[in-house]
Amino acid sequence: MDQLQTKVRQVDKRQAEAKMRDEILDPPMHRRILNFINAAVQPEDLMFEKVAVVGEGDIHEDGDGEAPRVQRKKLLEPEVARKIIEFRDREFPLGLRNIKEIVNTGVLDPSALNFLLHYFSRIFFGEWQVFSQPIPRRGPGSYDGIVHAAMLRTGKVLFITADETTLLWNPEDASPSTFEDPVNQPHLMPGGYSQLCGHHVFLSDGKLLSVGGGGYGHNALARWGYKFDPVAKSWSRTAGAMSESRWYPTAVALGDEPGRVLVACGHGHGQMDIYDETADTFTPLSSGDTKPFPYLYPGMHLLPNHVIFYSRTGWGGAGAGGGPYSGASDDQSSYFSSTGTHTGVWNDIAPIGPHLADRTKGMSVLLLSKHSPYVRVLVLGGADPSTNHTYEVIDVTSLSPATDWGPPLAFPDGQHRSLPSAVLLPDGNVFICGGVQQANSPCAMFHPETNSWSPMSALPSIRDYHSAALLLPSGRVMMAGWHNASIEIYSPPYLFKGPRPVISSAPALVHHGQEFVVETPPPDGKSIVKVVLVRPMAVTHQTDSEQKVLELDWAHNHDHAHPKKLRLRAPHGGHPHSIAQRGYYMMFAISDKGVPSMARWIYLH
Ligand SMILES: [Cu+2]
Repeated sequence: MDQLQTKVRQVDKRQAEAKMRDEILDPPMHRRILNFINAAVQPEDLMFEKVAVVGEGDIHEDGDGEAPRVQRKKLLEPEVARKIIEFRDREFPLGLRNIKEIVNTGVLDPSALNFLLHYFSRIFFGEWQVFSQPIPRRGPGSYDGIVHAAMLRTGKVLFITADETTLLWNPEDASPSTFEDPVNQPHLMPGGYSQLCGHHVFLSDGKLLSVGGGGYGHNALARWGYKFDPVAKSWSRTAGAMSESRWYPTAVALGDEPGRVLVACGHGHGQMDIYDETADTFTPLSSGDTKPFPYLYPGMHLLPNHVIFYSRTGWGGAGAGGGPYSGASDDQSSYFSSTGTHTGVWNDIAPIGPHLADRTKGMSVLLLSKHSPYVRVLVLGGADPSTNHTYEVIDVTSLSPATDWGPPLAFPDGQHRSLPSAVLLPDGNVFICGGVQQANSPCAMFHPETNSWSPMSALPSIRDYHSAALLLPSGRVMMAGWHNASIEIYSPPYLFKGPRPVISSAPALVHHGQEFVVETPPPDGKSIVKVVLVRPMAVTHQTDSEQKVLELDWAHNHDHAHPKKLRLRAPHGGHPHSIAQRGYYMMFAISDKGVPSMARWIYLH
């Protein structure tokens, strides 16, 4: 062997050692490995991963009546597992404090160590980082951080801040100029007020409509809508007012064209308003809005069949099924269907009963699938400690009076989550973070395709009341709020699984049902398994009626003559376009390894 080769090998070895040193010292991974070893009671606990829990009604049932099973992955050899537990119990009965304690004593050999370093790495758990700039305080209020976040089609995030002003943030700019003040502020306009504690949805032209609010308590002025233009960076008030002031309301963008928005709650009774984009005014419903939502942010989702589903999540004051079971008539689960332009009816589902978990301060997410069950809602967490370690998935594809909530299922990690955030990722999985009163609190990923969960990297800060998490165009997740000026950014495991696909060209605008072509540089086209549209989030108080992921149909299956051209069809879903409201979407191409591209904004018209 010549000298040069010897030198290269020495460098390789040194680099490998340095890499291992760095990885051992990566604190989140180190903590995961120590928790794994210290929690083990018997060798078997180190030999196999915990059984992943698969919920009832799993979509991949094998037909012979057996409950679906998820294979447990083998971890450490029996001999290694036995040695670790013996050593730990003898030398460190209160638990290992550093992985070096078993590495340096030879209890854990290098190959087993390598295995653990891989198994607990960010490839499977993802990674949290703190954004370089803290959120500045600029408004009249005295709290740090943000309460509301909306993902604008310009790539910037609009915050409504805890200090009662509004602020733009560019997640791609790590310099102090990342924060930018809008041209004007609603609370400084004549007759204006803080947008804090209102609600918001995107209009068909990409503007954000913010309704009600008024600050840290009821405000009689908060009867208006304020629209934010992401290009002009400017707020303007709607031409007409709502029927009354609203604090903690919920807004839902309806799929009609040119565009209407339903506004519910925010006061003590059932009165709902409909905002009309063309007239720029609100009209109260003339009949059918009989369901009381006292002071809640009721979880509401527009379903593809045009009805609005009430998920039973919500806030204090409870009632309307959002609170603890009381047997009262407003515990009733239901959905709202229109019967005319300004009329509709609430339809009861699910008998009232003590089986209903209290979802006050929980969060709900709409799940769409290309195979049955097509439309589901995930509901999780809540304020009640006897049920807030549970979640439910309800099939809402076709609703009838007999549609019922399943039994609440426990989170596999046993955590109790009050005020958790749930973010739909482009790959269709749901990332759960926050809502646990502890720094380095466990996060989790829900996989709707298998109804299973995986543990994710712990969230460094406590994020609870007035916290908000939101999907960014980079495929990362922002977490902020809870009297905390920092922004944390989560990179999901998919960002560590392989190269990111690239969308090199795509139309800026497509019509509902239209065929269109997305280009990728070779050889990307062959490895792309799906392309999705993601409705940008506009979230506050664990309430977002907007987020959904739509997998696009192929207009032609993979075209082998032109592997870089993906021929797709924009969603249609009939009129009104409840499956995909007119507006701006983030389009992601996803590889066979589950890795998403960066988002490309597309206008669905
Ligand atoms: Cu609040």
